Amino acid sequence: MAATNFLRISTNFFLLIFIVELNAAKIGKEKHYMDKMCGNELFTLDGDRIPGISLQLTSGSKYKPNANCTVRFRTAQPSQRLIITMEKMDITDCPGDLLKIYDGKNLLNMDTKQQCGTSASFTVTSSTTQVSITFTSNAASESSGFQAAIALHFPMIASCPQNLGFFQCKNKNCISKQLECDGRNHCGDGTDENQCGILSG
Ligand SMILES: [Ca+2]
Repeated sequence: MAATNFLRISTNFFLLIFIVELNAAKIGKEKHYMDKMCGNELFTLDGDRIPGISLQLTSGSKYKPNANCTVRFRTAQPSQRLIITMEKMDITDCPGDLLKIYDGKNLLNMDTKQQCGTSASFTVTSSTTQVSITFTSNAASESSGFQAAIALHFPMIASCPQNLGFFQCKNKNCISKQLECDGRNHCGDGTDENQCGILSG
């Protein structure tokens, strides 16, 4: 009987740990759809609450024709920056449909291969606290759009210490440890997803 109770308690304990781990793993995967955010107020990434998100162009299978959508993101603190990693791009009508990522007035994805087509993944980092993303489409040939990960970068945190809740990417970006092992490439080089166990993966 005692052994059964012990087994039940320890099973519940491990289940609880597993649920906590699952919730932690969801933070950076929280999905936002650009076509539902067009023209809204600035979306703020906050180190404690929302250190990273997942951004898709649309929740549907294809984006809409004649789109002209701009969304803007900012950091909660002036010392923080934004990492935008384009994980998948499927904008086949090129250059009829275009994605542009601006850091203030500076275009971050200057390479035209990163504005449409089916580009390999790429990552850009802002030099200011605000980024705006604009998507325009013409009347023909819609496709699925893109999937991106956006994360806060903490360049002012010396050595990016793990015991204070940070994760040092191999490419020197410093992100929140909450974004480690959630299945999305927030570092830009994928090192936050490289070494993940069964529980945290
Ligand atoms: Ca991640």
